[in-house]
Amino acid sequence: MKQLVNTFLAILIAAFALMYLGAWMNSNEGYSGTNTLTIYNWGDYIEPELLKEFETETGITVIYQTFDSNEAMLTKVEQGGTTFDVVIPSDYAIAKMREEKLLLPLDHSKLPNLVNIDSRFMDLSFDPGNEYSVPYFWGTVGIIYNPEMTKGMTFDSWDSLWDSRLKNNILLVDGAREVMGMALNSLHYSVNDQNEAHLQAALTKLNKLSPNVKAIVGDEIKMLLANEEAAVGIVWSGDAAEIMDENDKLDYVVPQEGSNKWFDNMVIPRTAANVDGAHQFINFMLRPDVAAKNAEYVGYSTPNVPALKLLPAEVSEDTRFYPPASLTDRLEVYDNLGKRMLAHYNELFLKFKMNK
Ligand code: N2P
Repeated sequence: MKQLVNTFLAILIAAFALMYLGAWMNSNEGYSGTNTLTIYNWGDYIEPELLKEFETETGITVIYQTFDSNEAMLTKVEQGGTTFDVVIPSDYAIAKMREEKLLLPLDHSKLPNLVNIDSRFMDLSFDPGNEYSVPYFWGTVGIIYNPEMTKGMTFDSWDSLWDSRLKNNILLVDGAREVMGMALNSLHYSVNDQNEAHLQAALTKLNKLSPNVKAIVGDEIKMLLANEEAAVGIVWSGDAAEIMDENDKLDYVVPQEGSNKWFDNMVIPRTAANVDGAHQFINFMLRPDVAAKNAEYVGYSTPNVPALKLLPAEVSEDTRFYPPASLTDRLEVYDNLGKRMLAHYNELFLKFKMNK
């Protein structure tokens, strides 16, 4: 009996020792956790080689996750299930995250490369003084079209999309603000309109567009348009640039009624585990050679002045993707409409999608 008790005690002690060892190893894993960096970015929105370069230069291991809309990103960050160190939201989402106290103020002394950013993209209303965010890419929303497939039609007006010749021939980016904004603009309302009658009119107008809409899609919109699966697309300018790189028959225009200009900036969530690494990554992305390589791969417009100089003139001088102030001045940035109004926009967009 005594031997049995002794054996039992020995097993118990061994079990405790193992548990202790396990906890110690885990805590060590936690320690080496400061040597990882979790980044949350839009899909198709970085040159993957740059992540490798950053890892080699810093010894930090990158964990990379993607989202396909500001709304999806907001839900995930608000839930707090995953600890992100760097996130790349758009303007109005940054304003919302600031308001919800989800962001950490940036330490500008750790971001010397911030001097490279064009002052036009600094100190914007969604983040005065760039306290929480620094520019990554920027652009517009517009119409990409295939002149061969649309046979002489012009797209200077949003209304051209409702032309019956485009039956089942339009692809829409899967974004509530983009699609609602386009419908509101076509009615000469603001992309930030909150008047219920105007919003309902926008939904009615969208429903009338349904016969022409072939699909509402994510990043695959680029492949589909480049392959001429549809004649027309409502896209972000950078996607248009990338599509036209694949198929130079296509053209991109921002309709004269107005549209959205947007800014995607890098932020550090308040819950970040590797704040120093996050600053290192942001500063790395602001380096001219890095920003140029990223812009060249992704196709979007860089706000980085010396990086722009490193790009081929045919890119930096293309006013469709680097439009002059005379165009951008008449475009609107999406406002942070507040939780309820944003949910309402999403709900109206969903109604249109279900009716499709
Ligand atoms: C990249 C999406 C860019 C988002 N796939 C534009 N705000």
